[in-house]
Amino acid sequence: MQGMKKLVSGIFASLGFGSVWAAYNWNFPQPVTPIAHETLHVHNLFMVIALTLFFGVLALMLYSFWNHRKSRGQVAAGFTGPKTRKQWMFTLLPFVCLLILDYGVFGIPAYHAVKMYENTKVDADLVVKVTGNQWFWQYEFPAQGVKFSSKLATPRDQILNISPKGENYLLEVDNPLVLPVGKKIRFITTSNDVIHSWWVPAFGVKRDAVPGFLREFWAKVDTEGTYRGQCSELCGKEHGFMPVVVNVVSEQAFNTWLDSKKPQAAGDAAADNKVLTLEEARAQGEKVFTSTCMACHQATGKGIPGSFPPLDGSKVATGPVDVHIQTVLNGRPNTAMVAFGKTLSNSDIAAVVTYERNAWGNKTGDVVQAAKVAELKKAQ
Ligand code: HEC
Ligand SMILES: [Cu+2]
Repeated sequence: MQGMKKLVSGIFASLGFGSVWAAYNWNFPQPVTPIAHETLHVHNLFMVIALTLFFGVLALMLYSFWNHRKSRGQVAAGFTGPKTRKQWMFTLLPFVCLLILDYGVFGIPAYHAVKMYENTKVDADLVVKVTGNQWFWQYEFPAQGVKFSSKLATPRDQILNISPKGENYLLEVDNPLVLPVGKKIRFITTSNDVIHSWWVPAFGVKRDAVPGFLREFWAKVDTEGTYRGQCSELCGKEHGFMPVVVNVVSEQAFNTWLDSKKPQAAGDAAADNKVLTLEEARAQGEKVFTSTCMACHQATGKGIPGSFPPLDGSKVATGPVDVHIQTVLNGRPNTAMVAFGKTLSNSDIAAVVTYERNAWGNKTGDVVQAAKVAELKKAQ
């Protein structure tokens, strides 16, 4: 009893501290797309209907308990025997209610919302491909030839509680997705490894990114701003570390941004012909390793025994260069080691291989150039 008292007073005392209420919100986030408006509307309407039913049934029950109590000499009725018309009615009525509410016969809102959600193909202004990876998102504007990765930008120090947490802790990325305001965007989503799920609450959309499948959704954002979300399908160790950030801007600002992304593609081609020194390649490779490989293989290169192999002293990272490059390019089928040929540029693959061959105890002295990676890619 004493323990219970302490627990309860402890809970009440803690409510007095602001941090308990830090992320407290009564309602949905402010909706900014037609789908988000619609889902909020459906939610509110159904809430009213459900509460009305709830209080109606509760009142009926309380009335029955009170009015038919034993002390008044009431005798319980037996409901066995042939089905009566009343029994049929009380069975079918809730069934019809559900049919109307959930399956949208007679044009009820839930049906409109679902129909709206599925209407991805008609008159989209722009197509964005979203690919899930362990553990970051990759965005592509196929028609415009723009493709980039979007990775967690929260410093490790904050995650490890060494420095205080920032305002957008675990909800910030290096390259946010930028979209024009008021345009219908058709999203196509898939994954390179396991199932992820792309979710931005304010857009009212959440769609699983499934390897080997293309799935669709759309959004037309009516207010400029920065919107944040997260991967919402448990996808492994760093599932909580692959946020979504979308900057919605004017069409003009969007075009400027898109143009600024284009030279990157051209720059990748130029980088294939560049020859780097060991120092340059190592420095570039360390960055790639930290952002893309470290989550599994660890900063120490020791991996995690039983799950992720060490690269420090590994036969691949100290053996023939071609095999090492091919391992990174093609991955290993049916393991967490995916083919990075799809997500990293030739220059980044060359650099990270160089880094792995010259980091920790590995001292091969090899420098891999982007041209070599391009050559191996072509030979496949
Ligand atoms: C999601 C976890 C994960 C990530 C991220 C990852 N790897 Fe791997 N890696 C693995 C696993 C698991 C294996 C072992 C596969 C097997 O069982 O054959 C592996 C194997 C390797 C090997 C072969 C090691 C050996 O001795 O056999 C190399 C080289 C390698 N990874 C390089 C990289 C590079 C470079 C990156 C970043 C661009 C990277 N990995 C990112 C999980 C990962
Ligand atoms: Cu994920």
